Amino acid sequence: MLVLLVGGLVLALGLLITFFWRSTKESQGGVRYPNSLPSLPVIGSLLHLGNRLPPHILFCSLQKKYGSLYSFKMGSHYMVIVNNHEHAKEVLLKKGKTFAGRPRTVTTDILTRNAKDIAFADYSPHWKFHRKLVHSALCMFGEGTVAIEKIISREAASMCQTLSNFQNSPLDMAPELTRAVTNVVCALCFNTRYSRGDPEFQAMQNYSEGIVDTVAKDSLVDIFPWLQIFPNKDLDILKKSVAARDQLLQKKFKEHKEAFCSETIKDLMDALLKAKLSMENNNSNISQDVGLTDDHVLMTVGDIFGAGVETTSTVLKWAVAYLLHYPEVQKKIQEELDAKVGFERYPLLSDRRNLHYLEATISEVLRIRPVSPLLIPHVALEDSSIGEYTIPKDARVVINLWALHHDDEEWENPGAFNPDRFLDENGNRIYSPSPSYLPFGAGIRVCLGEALAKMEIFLFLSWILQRFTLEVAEGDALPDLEGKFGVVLQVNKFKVIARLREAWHDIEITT
Ligand code: PLO
Repeated sequence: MLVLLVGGLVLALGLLITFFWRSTKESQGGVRYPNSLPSLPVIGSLLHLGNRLPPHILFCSLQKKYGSLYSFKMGSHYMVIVNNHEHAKEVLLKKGKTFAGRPRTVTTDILTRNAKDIAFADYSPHWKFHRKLVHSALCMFGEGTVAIEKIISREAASMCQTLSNFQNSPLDMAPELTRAVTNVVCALCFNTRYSRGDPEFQAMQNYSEGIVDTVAKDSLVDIFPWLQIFPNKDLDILKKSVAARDQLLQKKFKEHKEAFCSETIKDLMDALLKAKLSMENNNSNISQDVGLTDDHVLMTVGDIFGAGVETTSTVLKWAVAYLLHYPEVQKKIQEELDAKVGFERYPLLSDRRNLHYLEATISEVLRIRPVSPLLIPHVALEDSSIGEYTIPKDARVVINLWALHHDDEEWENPGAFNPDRFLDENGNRIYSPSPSYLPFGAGIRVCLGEALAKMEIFLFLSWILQRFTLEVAEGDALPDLEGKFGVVLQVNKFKVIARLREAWHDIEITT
């Protein structure tokens, strides 16, 4: 009897699996869907994804069995994973508008008050308008101005001063790098800065860590929203962290509203306020559709702030970690700096065109450890295709940037850190030696802060390396290069000794 029952169960399960198994190169009525991992009702392919490997690595390894474009089900969501640059560019550029959607998830909805921001909000005319507005505000206060170079240099000087105060003793550089980057974004958004030890800066670091650790990780609540009814530690951390962030944003917003004067726009928050007020005054029908609520302004600034701080500081941390592993690269950058900038002045943005090796090193850091190894998922807004495969409306399309940057058909020995791959035989820069390189994404949703980030990374690293040689303390292990997957690829903590170079002894660091 028992044998019969077990036999029946096994048979039923077998049938179910076969039924839901979209096997290799399945074609339905001439339509060809991507290869699919086996999936079960309700849970989808979860059992086949395992959780030993970080997702970007797991998605690379699944290519062996399923090819470079494959699909699976996460709960009820149909996911498509893109692992090569031709398909990635089709999604991001050629069919950018078709794939410009974003999924709604429990955690990103908490972060963005139901998608009132830019990065996680779905595609719509309102979103397009909103993004354009922020882009022009960023241009006004960032990219195009001399002011931004001054601001970054001021922060670089302050950071170098801290490093020299810690001469010869091991220091966790992460908070210093983060504060420098935070102050640049603070200057842009709020026209303020934080000094070392400021409790508000500490609070900001704490909540940001809470958010990075818990948001948009495809955790179970994002797959099965009904799980929210159960107690959930991560969700509690996220909610607390978001509440702390919102309190701070709200305070800045209130101060800006009170001091607002449309003649003197001092920062990005003022610029957004001005746009909001002028739309309200126009009071036309269009402004109903494209109007900016307080929530939109707050969440937009939250995005710029979060993206501006977490991404750039992460790249800088990765850069320092690699420089410690490759002292010969560090030495070459310093030789270039000594020859092209010297010791009489500090580095300027205009030096970028002469410091090829430093620029190549930055490009290589962005290749080998992309900040956002899976980008943010895209959603198909209508039935479409990628390559020869049919992609149904609402499919969630994940671009595995890690796979693009580690594709051994495109990169020689992709696991090796080698800035020279971004230089030609005469030492001149090659901007992209392979089309399989998209550190800032591409298309309609390309990173808004690319230009600003590149300026900051260049200036901070050139200031540091002009003055200091970075080493690990004797007996200390070199930093871990694996990182921790999350909404950004985080760097594990490590300590550094920043040794002031000979030429700088007895010289004060000022801008
Ligand atoms: C970082 C933590 C902040 O507290 C909130 C925040 C806002 C915008 C997010 C950012 C976090 C992480 C990096 C993101 C950015 C928007 C675009 C950027 C996701 C969560 C990337 C890499 O796409």
